[in-house]
Amino acid sequence: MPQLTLPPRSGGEGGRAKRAGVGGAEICTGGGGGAGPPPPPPGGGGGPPPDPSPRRVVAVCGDGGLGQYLAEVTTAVKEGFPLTHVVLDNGELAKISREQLGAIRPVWETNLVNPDFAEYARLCGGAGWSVREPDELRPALEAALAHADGPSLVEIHSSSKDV
Ligand SMILES: Cc1ncc(C[n+]2csc(CCOP(=O)(O)OP(=O)(O)O)c2C)c(N)n1
Repeated sequence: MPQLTLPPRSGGEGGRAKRAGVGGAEICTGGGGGAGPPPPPPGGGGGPPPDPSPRRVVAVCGDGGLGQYLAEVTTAVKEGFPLTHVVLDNGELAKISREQLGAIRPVWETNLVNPDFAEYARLCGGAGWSVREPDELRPALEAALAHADGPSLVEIHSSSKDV
């Protein structure tokens, strides 16, 4: 698997915006916390004409963030976008929970009821993998990044306490 290199944290809300290269792929997260803009199209959108052999785009998302834009998975299938969602599914708008606790308030209404995101991706016509154990992560990421036919998604069941 290609080596992942994360740049220094910079910009965005609380310095959480990240862009990184993984081999020929591009990784980015939203700058406004976990719930940012919809996933970018291959090549970043706008600007120069589409690359005839577009690079795979990797979008690392929270479950709340992706949940706002779930229909974009069907758009990616329709357009054959080489897009991989890596979804950190912690069942919570955890950054908001942290903000509530930071304001010395009880956590209120930040829990989420999620679909099975991997199954959702497959129902949309893409490919999906679900990760619950650490040793499942690498094979799932390798398969998702190698998926040549449109979008793929890796759902990682994770803890909301680490946000
Ligand atoms: C479009 C939009 N709506 C609301 C917000 C405010 N916001 C920032 S983080 C966040 C919760 C993100 O939750 P999730 O995607 O599950 O990520 P987690 O914090 O659990 O890692 C929200 C609602 C935002 N940044 N953008």
